[in-house]
Amino acid sequence: MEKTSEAFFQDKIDREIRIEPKDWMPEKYRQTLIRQISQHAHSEIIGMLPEGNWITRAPSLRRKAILLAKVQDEAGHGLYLYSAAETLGISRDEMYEQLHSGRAKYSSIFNYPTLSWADIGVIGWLVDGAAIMNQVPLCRSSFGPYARAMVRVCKEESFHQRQGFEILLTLSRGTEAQRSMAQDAINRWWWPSIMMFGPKDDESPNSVQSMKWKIKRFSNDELRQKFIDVTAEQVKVLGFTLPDPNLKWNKARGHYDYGAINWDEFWQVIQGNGPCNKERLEARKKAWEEGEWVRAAASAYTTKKNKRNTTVAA
Ligand code: BYC
Repeated sequence: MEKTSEAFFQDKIDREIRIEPKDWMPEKYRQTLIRQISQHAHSEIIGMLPEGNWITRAPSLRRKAILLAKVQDEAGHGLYLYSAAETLGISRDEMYEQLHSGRAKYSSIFNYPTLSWADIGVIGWLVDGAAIMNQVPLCRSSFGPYARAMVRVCKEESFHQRQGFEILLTLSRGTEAQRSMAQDAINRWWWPSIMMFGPKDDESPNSVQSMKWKIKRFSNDELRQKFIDVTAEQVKVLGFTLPDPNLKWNKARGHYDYGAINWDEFWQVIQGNGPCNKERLEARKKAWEEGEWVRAAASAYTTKKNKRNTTVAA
């Protein structure tokens, strides 16, 4: 019997052959990637806001320079990812429109406020740490442009994670007030960080197909568990605690057991009802509207330059 295009496609995936933009792909594969990559790009861009909030208040020039560089890296990640999504046939303007109208999601984690300097350390350690755990397998994602973009993103995220850990290590060796500021930040960010991996496997509608297509290599719960296992050890080095009384090493499973996640809070946040959803979206829409003149000037310049080149060539 002759193989269908879909069977050929799955066979390529099974043999670990990368899918490239001009290759045939099922429409649902294309749409799934557009959804995931664009949401990932939006997360990087929105993710600049909570940290940007601390650039002017970082406690030293050195800290300020590092934070500025980190926030610029996030902008770069957003741009590579938008470019990867564009290869699937969606325009950048369409993706922005989906974000601004609330049709496209972005990571739940960026809807929480950054209340103290310690939050910047915790974002690096926990949020970037969770991001790395999720994103390293994406370097082996079946879609070429996404996988290649993720290689550089992950290298930069590793640096971000270490700078966060180093901020917390410094605070852990500081005064009682600094130690309690850091513990408070850990308490507030722990649960939202482990929610970043998405709903539990039996409530994750996209996982089964995305894993078959090797867009995702591990399930949400598998990655969450790996992250918890690593973090539960790292927190001991810092001398702080994670706010989960049920966090306990389970020798039989070879993993840490952990307490119940508040899934109601997760769904509320991704439906737009988190503490900062409105503020984040407003900030992005304002930046888009106020940047209109820059886009107009850049395209007028390109038109003029192209016209001049055509005249010279003629
Ligand atoms: N937040 O079937 P599921 C960063 C949605 S950037 C919001 O499991 P999937 C950083 C999901 O989209 C970090 N929504 O979905 C940046 C789906 O809704 P739709 C961003 C979430 O796609 C700056 C529904 O829930 N990382 O680290 O198979 C500074 C059902 O879920 C979330 C990425 O984007 C969430 N946490 O798996 C510092 C990584 N979780 O679209 C750091 C790439 C789930 O059907 N993305 N939803 O309406 C992924 O790996 C996957 O998309 C996810 C979800 C694991 C997130």
